[in-house]
Amino acid sequence: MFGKLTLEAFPFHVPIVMGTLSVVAILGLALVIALTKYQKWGYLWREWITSVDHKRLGVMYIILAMVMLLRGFADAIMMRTQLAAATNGAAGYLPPEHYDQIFTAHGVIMIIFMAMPFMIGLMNIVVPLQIGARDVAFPFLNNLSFWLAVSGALLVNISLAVGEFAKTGWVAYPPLSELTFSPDSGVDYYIWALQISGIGTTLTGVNFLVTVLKMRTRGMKLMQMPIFTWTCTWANILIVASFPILTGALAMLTLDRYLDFHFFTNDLGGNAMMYINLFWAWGHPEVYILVLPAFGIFSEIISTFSGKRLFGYTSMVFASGAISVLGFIVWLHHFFTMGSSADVNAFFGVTTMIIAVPTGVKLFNWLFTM
Ligand SMILES: [Cu+2]
Repeated sequence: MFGKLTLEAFPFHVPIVMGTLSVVAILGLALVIALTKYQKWGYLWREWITSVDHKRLGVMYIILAMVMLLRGFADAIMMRTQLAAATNGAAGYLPPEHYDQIFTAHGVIMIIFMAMPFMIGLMNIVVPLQIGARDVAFPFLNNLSFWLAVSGALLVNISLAVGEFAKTGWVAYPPLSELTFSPDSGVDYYIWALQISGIGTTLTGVNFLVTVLKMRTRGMKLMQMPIFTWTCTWANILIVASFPILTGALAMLTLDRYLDFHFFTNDLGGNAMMYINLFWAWGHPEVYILVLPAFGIFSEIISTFSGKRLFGYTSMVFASGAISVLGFIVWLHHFFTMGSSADVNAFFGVTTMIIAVPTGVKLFNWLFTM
């Protein structure tokens, strides 16, 4: 059915964007009318938007994650449809620059605005309860972190309406993301969305570290904390140690674009590989920020439904710690073709493989629990 359709013959993307925007506008309007009719604005403002309660913030984080999952899912459907349509020389229905933006938005949304809010939401709901604390250490800061995350997500969605987002892939490597090759505002939406939400994440990491260190219930030692709280604690250590690297790398890219600096350009002594190293010095730990809490959930569920105490609690805590530390010395495996020596590549290859050891410890602990 897609045959040899040309782009001019089938500009599907225009009705798709207009259709999406009208659906968003209609749903938004319906929500505003409903809130006004049932006089719920005050309730929404007092009990949710300005709430500093960790359970409410946790619920709002998960709502944010689910909304952004829909957006990321729509992007995935559009990409797959294009790939199916653009065969045998047909252009498909998406022009290349639109496809590239969807490709970038999908990656950014799924990692930064879906997976992260979901895990941080669970952390908010569960961690204070597991350590017997009334709330997190800095409840107002917790609310601020959430709205910084929402602000970043809003920027990505506003860019959908404006019609410009980065065409660089979710990693935004220079020189492609530099002004010379991305002169429109797409990369700027990318930079500010990640920068604002990233600062919120750093504050969350600080907040939860102080919470587990200072607010455990009387008599609870660190090695008595439930395992999910422990894996979240390792994730928060990773957040505090790695997110500032992303903040710095994006700040340097901003200086390159706005003030004609040359940190990552190919001329005047800049080097694009510096950005790529910094990006993955954050990006690889980010993998473990997301998966360690998930491992914590596996541990809780397996021991609960096996009706047994978790096998090897202590080794589980230390395996998570080993994964966290090792997660910081493997980043170069994302670009073995950079041109570093065989010894350097071998080092990063070996450290990457060593992560299988603590991960294996976890798998055997789960099996032995069962
Ligand atoms: Cu990696």
